[in-house]
Amino acid sequence: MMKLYWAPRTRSLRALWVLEEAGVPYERVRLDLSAGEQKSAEFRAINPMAKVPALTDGPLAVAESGAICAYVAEAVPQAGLAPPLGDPARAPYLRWLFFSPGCVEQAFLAKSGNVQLRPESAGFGDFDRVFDVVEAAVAKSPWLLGEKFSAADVMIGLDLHFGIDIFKLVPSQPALRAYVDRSRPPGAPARQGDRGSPGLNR
Ligand SMILES: N[C@@H](CCC(=O)N[C@@H](CS)C(=O)NCC(=O)O)C(=O)O
Repeated sequence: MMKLYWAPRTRSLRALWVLEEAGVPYERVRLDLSAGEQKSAEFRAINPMAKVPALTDGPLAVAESGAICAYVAEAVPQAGLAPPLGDPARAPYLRWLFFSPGCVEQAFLAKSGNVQLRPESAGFGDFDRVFDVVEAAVAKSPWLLGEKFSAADVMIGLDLHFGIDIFKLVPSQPALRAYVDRSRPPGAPARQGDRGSPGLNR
């Protein structure tokens, strides 16, 4: 059985969410970050970065929330969270999975730290460009891949929930707001018309 090492109000929510969507049994191990449990030798053997989330699956260990989303989506193909090899939707799927840590997270960091970077050198370009691109994608179809929810929506959906509702960094543009409401990440309040999929707050 897969075992997830997690802590509340962290990037662990991506991993919790994808596991709930996958609908398979898994074990949760909650770490107390303020007590430094992530720095134990036992946990560092699972993730040498001493950060949550981390997932074990028998002898395998996967760290990095994006990698965990990709791993779970492929380990549980019947959940339909990742287009299979050869499916044309695989290209945008991979692009959005990487867009989250590669562009969205970097834009958050730069904005919250008030760091000015040259858009030509910063991998995310600039903050507005990142969210304009996401907004255009979710304005034209319900999910990033069109009609089908995927693990990429877990990554970007949680990013937007944090960016809009928690950090208040991203303006609540109507298309972005509607996307977060319909994906309903863990921790987000129930809204009328949400997808009502399995999750931690449902
Ligand atoms: N790139 C990693 C980042 C993980 C990360 O920074 N986790 C934070 C919580 S959101 C953490 O474990 N912080 C505790 C620490 O660094 O001691 C991922 O996406 O999983």
